[in-house]
Amino acid sequence: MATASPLPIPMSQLSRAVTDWVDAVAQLTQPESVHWCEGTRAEREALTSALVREGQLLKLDPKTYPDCHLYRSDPADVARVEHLTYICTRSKDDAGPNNNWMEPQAAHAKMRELFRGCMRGRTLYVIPYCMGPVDSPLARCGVEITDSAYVAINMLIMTRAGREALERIAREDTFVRGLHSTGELDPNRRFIMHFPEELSIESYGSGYGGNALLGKKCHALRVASWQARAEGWLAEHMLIVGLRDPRGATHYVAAAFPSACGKTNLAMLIPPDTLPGWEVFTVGDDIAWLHPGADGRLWAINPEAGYFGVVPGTNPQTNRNAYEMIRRDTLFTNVALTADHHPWWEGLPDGRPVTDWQGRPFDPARGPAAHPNSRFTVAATRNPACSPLIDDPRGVPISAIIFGGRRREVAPLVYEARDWAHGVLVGASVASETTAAAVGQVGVVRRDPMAMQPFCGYNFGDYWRHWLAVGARLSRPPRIFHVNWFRRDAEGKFLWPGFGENLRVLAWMLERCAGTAGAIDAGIGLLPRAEDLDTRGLKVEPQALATLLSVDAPLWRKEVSEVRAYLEQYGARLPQQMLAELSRTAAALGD
Ligand code: OXD
Ligand code: MN
Repeated sequence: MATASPLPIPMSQLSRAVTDWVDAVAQLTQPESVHWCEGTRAEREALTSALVREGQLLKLDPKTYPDCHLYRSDPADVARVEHLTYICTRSKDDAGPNNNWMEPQAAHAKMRELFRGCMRGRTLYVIPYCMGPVDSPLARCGVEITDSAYVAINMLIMTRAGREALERIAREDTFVRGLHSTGELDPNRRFIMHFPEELSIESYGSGYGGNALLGKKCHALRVASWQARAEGWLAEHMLIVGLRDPRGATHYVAAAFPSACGKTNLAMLIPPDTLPGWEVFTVGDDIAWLHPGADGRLWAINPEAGYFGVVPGTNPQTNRNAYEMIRRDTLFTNVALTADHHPWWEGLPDGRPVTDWQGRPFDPARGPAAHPNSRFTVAATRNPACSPLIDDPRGVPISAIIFGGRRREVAPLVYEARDWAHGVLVGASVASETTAAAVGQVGVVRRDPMAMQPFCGYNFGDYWRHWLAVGARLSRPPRIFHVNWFRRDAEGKFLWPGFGENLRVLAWMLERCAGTAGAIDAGIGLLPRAEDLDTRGLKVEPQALATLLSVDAPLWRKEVSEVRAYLEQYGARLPQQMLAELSRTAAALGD
C-alpha cells in the first residue's frame, strides 16, 4: 500500500472520478508513495531541492541566475517523437492520414502491460491542472499522473495547477486523464497515445517536454482540438500578441508557426527604435484556444501559464525580454555550462562553454554545446511584456490570424487571404522546413497545415471543414495572412532581418484590418507594395525588398499543383470549398 501526501482539498470535496482513477492507476503501477500536488511555490521549491540533492538538477550560479536550475535529459530523449505518437479513435478515418492510428482497445492493452508495476520504488505525482484562467468558461481541466518530479515541476510552471483546479474538476465532474511514466526511457518502449473519444492520454518511456508534459501538446492541442470541434471552437498551435499602436489602440493577433520557427520571439517582439510609439504585450507563445463570441468576433485565451521555449539564439539583440526573463526562476533543459555555472547556448554574445549539454567537457568536434532543442521553462509572469489580460476569463478579441512557415523560397514576406475561406486554404497549404523540435531529419520541407501536422487530434479533412464552419459563425472574422520571415537569397543569406522588424509587417496587417493600407492582388492573395509598408529606418536593399514582395508565377503554379495533390489525399473528407478556392488561385495565376 503506497503512502500518500495530504490531499489538497478535503476528501469530501474531491471528485470521486479523480480518486477512483488515482486508486486504479496506483493499483496498476505500484508506486511507493503518492504525492498530490497543491500548486504552491513552497511545493515547487521542495520538489526542486529534492532533485538537487539527488543530483538530477544542478543549481546554477545564484548570483547571476538566482533560482535557476539545469536538467540534463537522457541523450536519446531530447525531442518530440512524432513516429511514436498515436491517435486512437474507434474509426481509423477519424484520425485521418495526418496521424498514426491504433485501435483503442489494442492501444490500451499495450500500454497496460508497459505501465504494470512501472512505478515500483517511485513516487506517483497527481497534478490537477486547469488550461486557461480557472474562472474562465473557455478553460478546461485535466489531471496528469506522472512518476517524474521533473515533469511535475514543469507542469507546476506551465499550468494553473493544484487546489483550485481540483475544486473546478469536482464542480464540473469532467477532466482529461493523462497518465505518464518515464518507464526505462527505452526508445523501443516509448509510445504517446491519445484517446480523444475518452478524453485520455497515455504516455510511456520519455521524459521530454511535448511527450511528457501532458497538459501541453497532448491535452491543449490533440485532445482539445477534438473537444473544440464537438463544442464549436478551435484549439490551435498559435501565439497571441497584443500590439498597441502609436494612437493608443490595442489589437490582438494570433499566429501559427511550426515548432522552433520563432513563435516565442514574435510573441515577445521588441519594437525597433525606428518605429516609435508601439508597445507589445504577450498573451501566449505557443497555444491559443479560439472561441466565437456573442459579438461575432473570435476571442482567444492562452491555456498555458508558462513558456517552454527554445533556448539557442536567445540574446539581448534577438529577444531582450526573453533574455531578461530567463535570468531567474527558470528551469533549463539540455543547455551547456560555463566554468562559473552559468547556462550557455549558441547565440550568446559572451561566456564560454566548458561542459556540453550531456555533461561532457565541451568539444566543438562533437557538435553544438547546447542541444539545438534545449529549452527554458519559466512562468509567463516573468515576461516583462506579459499582457495584463492573461488572466481575463473572456480572453482577448482577435483582429488578425497569421500562418507562416520556414521557407527559403516560394512564399513572399507577407500576403493576405481574400476572405476566411481562402484563409483556411492558405493555412492548410503551409509548408515548412523541419526543425530540431521533433526527432528526424532537420531542414526538409513538409506540409504542416496550420502548423498543426504534429498536433491535430483528428482527420485534417474534418478539421478544415470545422474551420470553415467556425468562420461562417463570425460576423466580424479576423483577417487571415501568411508570412515567411525566412526567405533567402542565392547565397543562402536571409533577405529579411526578422525579430523587431517584423512589426512593420504586423503594422501593415492592422492597417489592412482598419481599411487604411494598400495592397495589390497577386493571384495568391493580396500583397503590399514596398510603399505600403512603413520602411523608415529599415536596413533592407530595395532589390531585396522587391524579391520579398514578389510572386514567381511558375514556381507558384508548381506549388498549387503540389497543394492539390496533398489535399486530395483527404478524399471525401476534404471540403469541396477548399478545392474551389485552390482553383480560383490557379486561375488567377494563369493556369
Ligand atoms: C513546442 C513544440 O515545444 O512545438 O512548443 O515542439
Ligand atoms: Mn509548439
